[in-house]
Amino acid sequence: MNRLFVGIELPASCKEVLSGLDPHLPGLRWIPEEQLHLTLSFIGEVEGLAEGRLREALGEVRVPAFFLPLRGVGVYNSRERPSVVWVGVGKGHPNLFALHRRVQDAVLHAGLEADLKPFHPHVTIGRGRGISRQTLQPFLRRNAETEFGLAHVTGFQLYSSILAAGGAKHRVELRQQFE
Ligand code: 3AM
Repeated sequence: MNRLFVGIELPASCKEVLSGLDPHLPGLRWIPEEQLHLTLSFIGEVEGLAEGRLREALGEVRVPAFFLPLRGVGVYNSRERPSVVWVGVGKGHPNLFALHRRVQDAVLHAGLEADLKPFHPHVTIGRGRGISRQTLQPFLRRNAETEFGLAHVTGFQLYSSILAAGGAKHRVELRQQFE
Protein backbone atom coordinates (compact mmCIF):
# COMPACT_ATOMS: atom_id res chain seq x y z
CA MET A 1 0.00 0.00 0.00
CA ASN A 2 1.21 3.49 -0.83
CA ARG A 3 -0.22 6.77 0.47
CA LEU A 4 -0.46 8.76 -2.75
CA PHE A 5 -1.22 12.25 -3.97
CA VAL A 6 -0.81 14.13 -7.24
CA GLY A 7 0.90 17.50 -7.25
CA ILE A 8 2.95 20.01 -9.17
CA GLU A 9 6.57 20.30 -8.18
CA LEU A 10 7.71 23.92 -8.27
CA PRO A 11 10.77 25.02 -10.28
CA ALA A 12 13.95 25.29 -8.20
CA SER A 13 13.95 29.10 -8.45
CA CYS A 14 10.42 29.32 -6.94
CA LYS A 15 11.25 26.80 -4.22
CA GLU A 16 14.29 28.84 -3.26
CA VAL A 17 12.22 32.03 -2.96
CA LEU A 18 9.50 30.39 -0.85
CA SER A 19 12.00 28.60 1.35
CA GLY A 20 13.78 31.91 1.96
CA LEU A 21 10.55 33.48 3.28
CA ASP A 22 10.77 31.58 6.58
CA PRO A 23 10.21 34.17 9.34
CA HIS A 24 11.69 31.74 11.91
CA LEU A 25 8.90 32.13 14.42
CA PRO A 26 8.38 29.81 17.38
CA GLY A 27 5.49 27.40 16.84
CA LEU A 28 5.84 27.46 13.06
CA ARG A 29 7.45 24.66 11.02
CA TRP A 30 8.64 25.75 7.59
CA ILE A 31 8.33 23.20 4.76
CA PRO A 32 11.74 21.91 3.56
CA GLU A 33 12.61 23.35 0.16
CA GLU A 34 12.61 19.99 -1.64
CA GLN A 35 9.03 19.27 -0.49
CA LEU A 36 7.36 22.44 -1.80
CA HIS A 37 4.56 21.55 -4.21
CA LEU A 38 0.98 22.38 -5.15
CA THR A 39 -1.41 19.51 -4.38
CA LEU A 40 -3.81 18.69 -7.24
CA SER A 41 -5.46 15.64 -5.68
CA PHE A 42 -4.96 13.77 -2.43
CA ILE A 43 -5.76 10.10 -3.01
CA GLY A 44 -4.73 8.22 0.15
CA GLU A 45 -3.83 4.55 0.62
CA VAL A 46 -3.76 2.65 -2.69
CA GLU A 47 -2.91 -1.02 -3.30
CA GLY A 48 -0.58 -2.18 -6.07
CA LEU A 49 -3.08 -3.06 -8.81
CA ALA A 50 -5.00 0.18 -8.43
CA GLU A 51 -1.73 2.11 -8.41
CA GLY A 52 -0.89 0.50 -11.77
CA ARG A 53 -4.24 1.63 -13.20
CA LEU A 54 -3.68 5.10 -11.78
CA ARG A 55 -0.22 5.38 -13.33
CA GLU A 56 -1.66 4.39 -16.69
CA ALA A 57 -4.52 6.91 -16.47
CA LEU A 58 -2.25 9.74 -15.33
CA GLY A 59 0.09 8.97 -18.22
CA GLU A 60 -2.72 10.02 -20.59
CA VAL A 61 -3.24 13.44 -19.00
CA ARG A 62 -2.04 16.34 -21.10
CA VAL A 63 -2.93 20.03 -21.00
CA PRO A 64 -1.10 22.95 -22.63
CA ALA A 65 1.85 24.11 -20.52
CA PHE A 66 1.16 27.32 -18.62
CA PHE A 67 2.65 29.92 -16.32
CA LEU A 68 1.31 29.99 -12.78
CA PRO A 69 1.76 33.16 -10.74
CA LEU A 70 2.75 32.66 -7.09
CA ARG A 71 1.29 35.53 -5.20
CA GLY A 72 0.34 36.55 -1.64
CA VAL A 73 0.24 34.54 1.58
CA GLY A 74 -2.60 33.44 3.82
CA VAL A 75 -3.53 30.89 6.46
CA TYR A 76 -5.99 28.11 7.09
CA ASN A 77 -7.03 27.90 10.71
CA SER A 78 -7.74 24.99 12.94
CA ARG A 79 -9.30 25.63 16.33
CA GLU A 80 -8.64 29.39 16.13
CA ARG A 81 -4.93 28.85 15.41
CA PRO A 82 -3.18 28.99 12.03
CA SER A 83 -2.49 25.39 10.97
CA VAL A 84 -1.33 26.00 7.39
CA VAL A 85 0.52 28.99 5.95
CA TRP A 86 0.15 29.10 2.17
CA VAL A 87 1.17 31.00 -0.93
CA GLY A 88 -1.63 31.69 -3.40
CA VAL A 89 -1.72 31.34 -7.19
CA GLY A 90 -3.72 34.40 -8.18
CA LYS A 91 -7.32 34.20 -9.36
CA GLY A 92 -8.59 30.92 -10.84
CA HIS A 93 -5.99 30.13 -13.48
CA PRO A 94 -8.03 28.27 -16.18
CA ASN A 95 -5.28 25.84 -17.21
CA LEU A 96 -4.66 24.87 -13.60
CA PHE A 97 -8.36 24.10 -13.10
CA ALA A 98 -8.43 22.16 -16.38
CA LEU A 99 -5.42 20.12 -15.19
CA HIS A 100 -7.12 19.50 -11.84
CA ARG A 101 -10.25 18.19 -13.61
CA ARG A 102 -8.21 15.91 -15.89
CA VAL A 103 -6.33 14.48 -12.90
CA GLN A 104 -9.59 13.90 -10.99
CA ASP A 105 -10.99 12.08 -14.04
CA ALA A 106 -7.86 9.89 -14.17
CA VAL A 107 -8.24 9.03 -10.46
CA LEU A 108 -11.89 8.06 -11.01
CA HIS A 109 -11.05 6.04 -14.13
CA ALA A 110 -8.53 4.08 -12.09
CA GLY A 111 -11.44 3.08 -9.84
CA LEU A 112 -10.20 5.21 -6.95
CA GLU A 113 -12.00 7.77 -4.87
CA ALA A 114 -11.02 11.32 -5.77
CA ASP A 115 -11.19 13.99 -3.10
CA LEU A 116 -14.29 15.83 -4.31
CA LYS A 117 -13.98 18.83 -2.03
CA PRO A 118 -13.77 22.19 -3.85
CA PHE A 119 -10.28 22.83 -5.20
CA HIS A 120 -8.53 25.71 -3.45
CA PRO A 121 -5.11 25.75 -5.10
CA HIS A 122 -2.27 26.83 -2.82
CA VAL A 123 1.30 25.95 -1.93
CA THR A 124 1.72 25.06 1.74
CA ILE A 125 4.87 26.79 2.96
CA GLY A 126 4.52 26.40 6.73
CA ARG A 127 2.59 24.43 9.32
CA GLY A 128 1.45 25.92 12.61
CA ARG A 129 2.54 24.13 15.73
CA GLY A 130 0.71 26.30 18.26
CA ILE A 131 1.63 29.72 16.85
CA SER A 132 -1.01 32.45 17.36
CA ARG A 133 -2.55 34.58 14.61
CA GLN A 134 -1.13 37.64 16.37
CA THR A 135 2.47 36.38 16.21
CA LEU A 136 2.07 35.60 12.51
CA GLN A 137 0.23 38.82 11.62
CA PRO A 138 3.26 41.01 10.68
CA PHE A 139 4.49 38.30 8.29
CA LEU A 140 1.03 37.97 6.73
CA ARG A 141 0.60 41.72 6.36
CA ARG A 142 4.08 42.16 4.86
CA ASN A 143 3.47 39.49 2.21
CA ALA A 144 -0.28 39.76 1.63
CA GLU A 145 0.21 40.89 -1.98
CA THR A 146 3.83 39.99 -2.68
CA GLU A 147 4.61 38.52 -6.11
CA PHE A 148 6.89 35.51 -5.77
CA GLY A 149 7.38 34.86 -9.47
CA LEU A 150 5.93 32.61 -12.15
CA ALA A 151 6.13 28.82 -12.15
CA HIS A 152 6.27 27.34 -15.66
CA VAL A 153 4.09 24.25 -15.37
CA THR A 154 5.04 21.63 -17.95
CA GLY A 155 3.92 18.53 -16.08
CA PHE A 156 2.89 17.05 -12.75
CA GLN A 157 3.99 14.29 -10.39
CA LEU A 158 2.51 11.35 -8.54
CA TYR A 159 3.96 11.38 -5.03
CA SER A 160 4.01 8.89 -2.20
CA SER A 161 3.94 10.26 1.30
CA ILE A 162 5.27 8.54 4.39
CA LEU A 163 4.05 9.99 7.66
CA ALA A 164 6.87 10.56 10.13
CA ALA A 165 7.27 12.38 13.43
CA GLY A 166 9.07 15.41 11.94
CA GLY A 167 6.54 15.77 9.06
CA ALA A 168 5.63 13.67 6.01
CA LYS A 169 8.39 12.53 3.63
CA HIS A 170 7.43 12.75 -0.05
CA ARG A 171 8.86 10.76 -2.94
CA VAL A 172 8.18 11.28 -6.64
CA GLU A 173 6.74 7.99 -8.00
CA LEU A 174 5.89 9.18 -11.52
CA ARG A 175 6.61 12.26 -13.61
CA GLN A 176 4.13 13.16 -16.32
CA GLN A 177 5.38 15.83 -18.72
CA PHE A 178 2.94 17.33 -21.18
CA GLU A 179 5.54 19.48 -22.89
O1 3AM B 1 -0.71 20.64 -0.22
P1 3AM B 1 -1.25 20.65 1.15
O2 3AM B 1 -0.19 20.83 2.19
O3 3AM B 1 -2.40 21.56 1.34
O4 3AM B 1 -2.44 18.25 3.85
C1 3AM B 1 -1.94 17.36 2.89
C2 3AM B 1 -1.18 18.06 1.80
O5 3AM B 1 -1.90 19.22 1.40
C3 3AM B 1 -3.06 16.74 2.10
O6 3AM B 1 -2.43 16.25 0.95
C4 3AM B 1 -1.31 17.06 0.65
C5 3AM B 1 -0.08 16.21 0.44
O7 3AM B 1 0.22 15.52 1.61
N1 3AM B 1 -3.74 15.67 2.83
C6 3AM B 1 -3.21 14.82 3.72
N2 3AM B 1 -4.15 13.98 4.17
C7 3AM B 1 -5.31 14.31 3.55
C8 3AM B 1 -6.64 13.82 3.58
N3 3AM B 1 -6.98 12.78 4.36
C9 3AM B 1 -5.05 15.40 2.70
N4 3AM B 1 -5.99 15.97 1.92
C10 3AM B 1 -7.24 15.45 2.01
N5 3AM B 1 -7.55 14.41 2.80
